[in-house]
Amino acid sequence: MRRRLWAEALLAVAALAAGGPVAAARPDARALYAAHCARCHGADRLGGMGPALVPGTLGRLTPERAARVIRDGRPLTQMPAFGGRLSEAEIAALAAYVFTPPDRPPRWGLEAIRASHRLLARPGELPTRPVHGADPMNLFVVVELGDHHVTVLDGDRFEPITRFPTHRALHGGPKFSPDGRFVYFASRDGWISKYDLWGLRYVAEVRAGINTRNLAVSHDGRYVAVGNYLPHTLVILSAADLRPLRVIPAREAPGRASRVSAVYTAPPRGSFVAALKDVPEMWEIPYVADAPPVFRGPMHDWRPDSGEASPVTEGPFPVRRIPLDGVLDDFFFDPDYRFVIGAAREGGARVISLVTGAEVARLPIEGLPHLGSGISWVREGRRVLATPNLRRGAISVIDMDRWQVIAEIPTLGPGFFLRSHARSPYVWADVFFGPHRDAMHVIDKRTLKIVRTLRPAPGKTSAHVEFTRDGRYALVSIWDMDGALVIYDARTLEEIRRIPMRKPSGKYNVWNKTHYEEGTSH
Ligand code: DHE
Repeated sequence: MRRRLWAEALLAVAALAAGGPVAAARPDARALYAAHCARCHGADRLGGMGPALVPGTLGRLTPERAARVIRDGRPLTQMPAFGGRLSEAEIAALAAYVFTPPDRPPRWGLEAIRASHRLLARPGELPTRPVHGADPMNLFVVVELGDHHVTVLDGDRFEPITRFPTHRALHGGPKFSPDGRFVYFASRDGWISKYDLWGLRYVAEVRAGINTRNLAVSHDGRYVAVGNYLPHTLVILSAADLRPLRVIPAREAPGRASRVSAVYTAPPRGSFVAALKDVPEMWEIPYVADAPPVFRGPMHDWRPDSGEASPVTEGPFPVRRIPLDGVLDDFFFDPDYRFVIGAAREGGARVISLVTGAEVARLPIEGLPHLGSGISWVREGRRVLATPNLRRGAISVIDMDRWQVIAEIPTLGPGFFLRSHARSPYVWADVFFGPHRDAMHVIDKRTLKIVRTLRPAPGKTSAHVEFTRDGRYALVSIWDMDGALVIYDARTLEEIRRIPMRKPSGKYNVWNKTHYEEGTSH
C-alpha cells in the first residue's frame, strides 16, 4: 500500500516537474519503457538480460529507490545511468510505471518454461573424471552476490579452482546431486541452472518462474522442484537436463491461489514438502512411486481426502494436502523427517507430524524464529533444536522430545544463520541486524554459553558459516563488495586465511550438503 502511494506521489511529481497540469503533462511512461528499458527487461516486463519489472518481483525496491537506480545506474551491472538522457519527470514516471500491474496478469506456464530451456552441454561432452585435482567431495560452492558470480573453492588447500557468472541474485542454498557431482542454482528471477563440478561448466538452464523462492533436488537425483511466488506454481523438472515435467498450480482445495514460500526434500519419505504463503495448507508431493513398503510407510497415513481427486493433483506428482490451523512458513525438519516445525504468522512455532498431518505442539517463541536456519544436535542424551530470531537478539533452544523451549541464549542482536558440524563443540551464530552486525558468536553446544565473540571485519556484516567436510575449519562470509571469506580453525578459533570476495553470501560444502551433515542447512 505504502509503495502504491509512493508510486502515485512520484507520478504527481513527474507531472509537476513537466510543468503540469497533472493529466496533460504526464510523460508517457509506456513509451519511455519501450524506448529505453524493453530491450533488457523484456517488452512484457518479465525480464531478459535485466530482471522482471512487475509488482510481485520487486522485492524490497521502493519507487524512490527505483528512481535512483534509473537516474544513477547500478554499479557492476549492465544497468546504465539515464540521468543525463531523461528528465526528472521522465525518471519519476518510469519508476512509478514498474509498480503498476501489467495489462495482462503475467503468465509463465509449461510452454514458456519449455521455450526458455537450454542445453549447454551434452552428456558425451562432459569429462569422465574431475578436470581439477581437488577432492570433489570437499569442494565449497561460494555464492558471491556482489557481482553475481560463484567461486568453487578447494576445501583442502583453500584455493579457488574457478569463478563463473550466474544469473542475478541467486537465493537459497544451491542443491547437489546425490553423488555431489552437479550443483543446481535458483535465481530470484526464476532461472534454474545445472553446473558440473567435474567439468567446471554449465550443463543446462531453464526459467521456471518469474519470481522464484528456491529449489529442491529429490534424494534419488531424478527431479528438481521449484517453488514460485509468481506465478503461483510449483514446477517439477527433470534433474538430468532441467526439462520441465509438470507445473502444479498452487491452490488450496477451495480454489484460492497461493505463493509457494519454499520447497524441501524429505529423503526418508521420497517426497517434496512445500510451504504455502497465503493459505493454511502444507503440501507433500511424493516422487517415488515404486518405493519399497518400508520406505513408503508413512504414505499409508494419507488422509482419505488427501486431495487426489482435486484438479491440481491429477497425473504424476500427486499432492497430499495437509490442512493447518493457520499459515506456516519457514520450515525445519527433524532428522527423520517425521516432524516439520514452521513459523506461525500470528507468532511462535507449530510442530506438525508429517506422518499423521496433525499438530503435535505449539512453541511460544517471541519475535520471528528463523527456523529455516535452525540446526539440531544431541545434548545430554536428548536432541535439541536451536533457531535464530529475525526480530530478537536471542537464540531459542528447544527439546525435540518434549517440544519445549529449554533455553534462550541472549545475543548482540537478531541473527540470520546458525551453523555447526557433528565434530564441532560449537554453534556459530551471526548477528545480522543492528549495530553489532559485524559480530559472530561462538556458542558451546553443551553449556549453551557464548564462549567467544569474533569480529572478523569490524564495521562489516559477518554472516553465514560453513565447515569443511571434517569439521576442522569454519568459513565465515564478510558481506561487503570489498568482502572476504575468512577461514578459522574451528577448535582454536584462530584465523588462518582470508580470501577476498565480492559480497559472498552462502557457501556450501559438497560432503556436508550431500550427507545431510548435522549442523548444516538441508
Ligand atoms: Fe533467504 C535460504 C527465505 C531473505 C540469504 N531463504 C532461504 C530459504 C528460504 C528463505 C525459505 C531456504 C531455501 C533453500 O535453501 O532452499 N530469505 C527468505 C525470506 O523469506 C526472506 C526473509 C525475504 C526474501 O526476500 O525472500 C529472505 N535470504 C534473504 C536475504 O535478504 C539474504 C540474507 C540475502 C539474499 O540472498 O537475498 C538471504 N537465504 C539466504 C541464503 C540462504 C537462504 C544465503 C541459504 C542458506 C543455507 O545455508 O542453506
